[in-house]
Formats: sequence, structure tokens, C-alpha cells
Amino acid sequence: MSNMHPELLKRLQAAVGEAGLVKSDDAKAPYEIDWLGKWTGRSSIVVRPADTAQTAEVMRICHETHTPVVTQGGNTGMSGGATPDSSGAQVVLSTVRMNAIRAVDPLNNTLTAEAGVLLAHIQAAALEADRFFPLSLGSEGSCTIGGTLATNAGGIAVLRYGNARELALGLEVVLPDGRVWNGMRALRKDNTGYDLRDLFIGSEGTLGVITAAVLKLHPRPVARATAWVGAKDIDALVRLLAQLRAACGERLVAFEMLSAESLDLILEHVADVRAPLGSAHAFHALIELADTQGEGLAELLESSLGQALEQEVIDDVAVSVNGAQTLAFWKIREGISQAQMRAGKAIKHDIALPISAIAAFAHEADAALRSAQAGVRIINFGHLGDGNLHYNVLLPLDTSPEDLATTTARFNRIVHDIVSAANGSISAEHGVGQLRRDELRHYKSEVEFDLMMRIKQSLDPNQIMNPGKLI
Ligand code: FAD
Ligand code: 2HG
Ligand code: ZN
Repeated sequence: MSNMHPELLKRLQAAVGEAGLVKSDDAKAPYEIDWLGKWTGRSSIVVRPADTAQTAEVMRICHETHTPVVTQGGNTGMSGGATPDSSGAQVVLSTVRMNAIRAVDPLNNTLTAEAGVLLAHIQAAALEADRFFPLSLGSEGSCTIGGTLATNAGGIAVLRYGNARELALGLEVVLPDGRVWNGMRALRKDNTGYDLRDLFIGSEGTLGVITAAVLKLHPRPVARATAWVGAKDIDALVRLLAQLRAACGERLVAFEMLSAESLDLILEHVADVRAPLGSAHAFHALIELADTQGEGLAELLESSLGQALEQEVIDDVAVSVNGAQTLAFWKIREGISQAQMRAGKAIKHDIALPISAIAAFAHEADAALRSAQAGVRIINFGHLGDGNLHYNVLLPLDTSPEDLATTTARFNRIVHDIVSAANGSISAEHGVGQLRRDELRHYKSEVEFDLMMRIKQSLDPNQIMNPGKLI
């Protein structure tokens, strides 16, 4: 049961009603472990406000009483940002009851949704209005739009449409002291001072609770053409990417990469998948074009890839012939997170580099890791089109926690030093949370870190928003 002071419990109950509280240990348990099963904690209570006013009241109470708050959406984050610590003192504020789509405006190409709406529901509502919300992630059936904005998530269509930040026009945020900032502007131009919206996007629950957002919609594509490509090395895929961007322009929406080791892992651990070109190639890419015009898309993809074959940039191609095959291609790509969980303990590196530096990075990091540990299993895959690799290392399932901790620290330093030397990022799309907090301190400049600390201090002077995460 909740170990909270009875007076505080009474006030929270008055704010959200009995239906808005989760008190028993059993009922709280799912909020106290993350999706990967990697981080666990203990909350004092879980509060589930039904609207912005209730959220504001909860925050006013927590601010006054210096009670720490961990905001949680779908709890699918990859960096441990939504899990409370082990003190039992933190309140989990779940946004799942704030799940209304407030409006769709097809003339302005916008959709207004509350924070707890699932990403998949936003995509569906856009399609119902004959529009398109392009943000797409493996977790879209479980993650919320609030969490997706709070982590500035990316996914498989960033190459064409940008990440969460680029798809948000306005936000409503409950500040740590309970005031509500109404920034719900549905404008594409607004130069009225500092960009507060962009401050909250990617702030991972450390500056306030996002309660609603105005999102950008795009014209609905009516045609897509998808292909699977095999190549001898990652350099070849980087060359292919440049050729396809030049030939297909905005129609190139996805360019996803899997190394042979990543593909083998999926084939071994995910049911009902088959490698379109076998698994002999060292690198594979899943490529998709989409367009609001139906004509000529498949031909464009075929001719562009045909040319790359002739020039021996790539070694083999399978162009999807129907919707079922396209889904089968994507099922392979989306199986990678599950496959890693089943196969071992993954040391994840979610890194970004200039695309022109990707191949050199991969060669250098491969060599460095292999010389640090013979036989190391490198699971390199990701959103090559965005310069974002998931350059993971897989350890056996029975690795002890001590070995995992020391190997993680060693491999993080090797990989992140190479990333840093190339002016890359050690967190491209998954955020910082607990996973990268100490690494962030190590790699951010003093000036940048100081600015972040000042922002945090001025918005959250009582340090109650997601303590122990990000900063
Ligand atoms: P949570 O996990 O609940 O929270 C994440 C963080 O945001 C926490 O710090 C939390 O405190 C904060 N937060 C949540 N809601 C709010 C709010 N309303 N206001 C303020 N702070 C809030 N990410 C990618 O970028 N690209 C991918 O391709 C991708 N694929 C994934 C595939 C799988 C199978 C899984 C499990 C995850 C994947 N992710 C990916 C991770 C991604 O960050 C999350 O899936 C999602 O965007 C987070 O949303 P959520 O609602 O689950 O947030
Ligand atoms: C993806 O691109 C996700 O599939 C998950 O960002 C990455 O499992 C991972 O490391
Ligand atoms: Zn990803």
C-alpha cells in the first residue's frame, strides 16, 4: 500500500478523485518497471489525472510539499526516464486518462490531442480526415504522444518528415508549480520571442508535464514502393542513400539498415520472418518511397536501384510486389528490439553522426571493440537515412550484473569517444533518462551543461520534476 503521509494522500485524492489514484503494490507494479525490464523502482503512489486542471492541481500540491514527480506515458521509453527510483518517495503521474483527440483541422493540416493519446490513434485519426501523421515507431501501439514529444522520438520516417519536434506546432504544459502554459498555437510562423515549445520537447519530464499538443499533418500518400537491398559493406549503403536522395528527392521516406548479424538475430528469434535476399550479404537496407501521386513510383525505385546494381554499388535487390510483402519486409525490421531482448543483454548505443562520417565510424568502432574483446557480438542497425545508428553490443543472457556493468562502462567509453571525436551525438532519439545521464555530463561542454542547469533551476526550483534523470 501507499506509504504516503495521510495528509498528502488526502489532498491528492481531492485533486484527482478515487478513480485517479493507484495505491496497492500490485496495481502500482506495472508503473514501476520499464518496458525493457531493465529499470525498476518503487513509487509512493500513482496518480492518473483526467485533465489539465487535475494535473495542475497535482503539481501545485507536489510543488508546495516538495514531492518528487515522475511523469509516465506509455512506459515504452528506452532510457529509463519514466521509472521511479527505489526510494519509494516519488509520485508517478500517469497521463493515460488524458486521451482525447480534441480537434482535427484539415484546412490548417493540424490535429490537437491530449498527452495520453496513443501514437497509433493519432495516425488513425489523421487518416480518417484524409491526412497523414508520419511519426512511426515500433512502439506506436503503446507509446503516447506526450512521451513521444517528451523524448523527441524519431523512428522510421524522419528522413522525409523530421522527428517529433518537427511535427509539433503547439504545446500545453503544466509547470512544476502548477501553472499552465497555454502554447497551443496552430501556427507555422511565430517569432514572438524565445521558443518555449522547443524547450519542453525532449526535456523528458524534467521541466513540466506536457498535457496536450497541436500536431502537424501532411498530405496522405497514396502510393508506396518498397525494396530490400543487399550490399557488401556499409560504405556502399551510404553511397546508395546519396544516389537515391538525388534521384527520388522527397519521395524517399525511409532508409533503414541492418547488418548481417542483426538480420541473423531476427531470423533466429522472431517467428514467421524470412530474409528476402537470404543472409549472405554483409549489410541490408529496407528502402521506401511514398508519394501523393500514384504514377511511376515503383518504376522510379526499380530504375534507381537497377542503376545502382549496374554500377555495382549494391549486390542484390528485391522490390516488393504487393502489400503483404511490404508488411513482411517491415516485420523483419521491427523485430529487432524483441530479438535482442530474447537473445541476450544489449548494451545500446543510440548514436548520430553526419551521414558522411558513418562508414568511418563503423570501421573504427568495429575494430576498437573487437580488439577490446575477441568475438564481441556487434548488432549494428538503424535509421541510416538520418545518420542514426543503433550500434549495440549483445552479451549472453547469463551475464552477471557486475560483468554487465563493467563491460557497459568500457564499451560505452570506446564507442562514445569515437562518436564525440566525430562531433556526433550519444543520444540520437531515445533520450537521456537514467541510461545516459552520467555520459551526458562527461561529453557536454561546461557551457552547455551550465545553461541546461540554469534552465532547470529557473523552471523547477524545488527540483521535483523527474529527479535523477537527464541532468
Ligand atoms: P514513457 O516511456 O512513458 O516516457 C518517456 C520519457 O518521457 C520519460 O522521461 C517520461 O518522464 C517523459 N514523459 C512521458 N510523458 C510525458 C508528458 N506527458 N510530459 C512530460 N514528460 C513526459 N524511439 C525512437 O525515437 N525511435 C524508434 O524507432 C523507437 N522504436 C521503439 C521501438 C520499441 C519496440 C520500443 C519499446 C520503443 C521505441 N522507441 C523508439 C522509444 C520511444 O522513446 C518510446 O517508444 C516513446 O516515444 C516514448 O513514449 P511513452 O509514452 O512510452 O513515454
Ligand atoms: C528501433 O529503431 C528502435 O528499432 C529500437 O529505436 C532500437 O532496440 C534498439 O536498440
Ligand atoms: Zn530507432
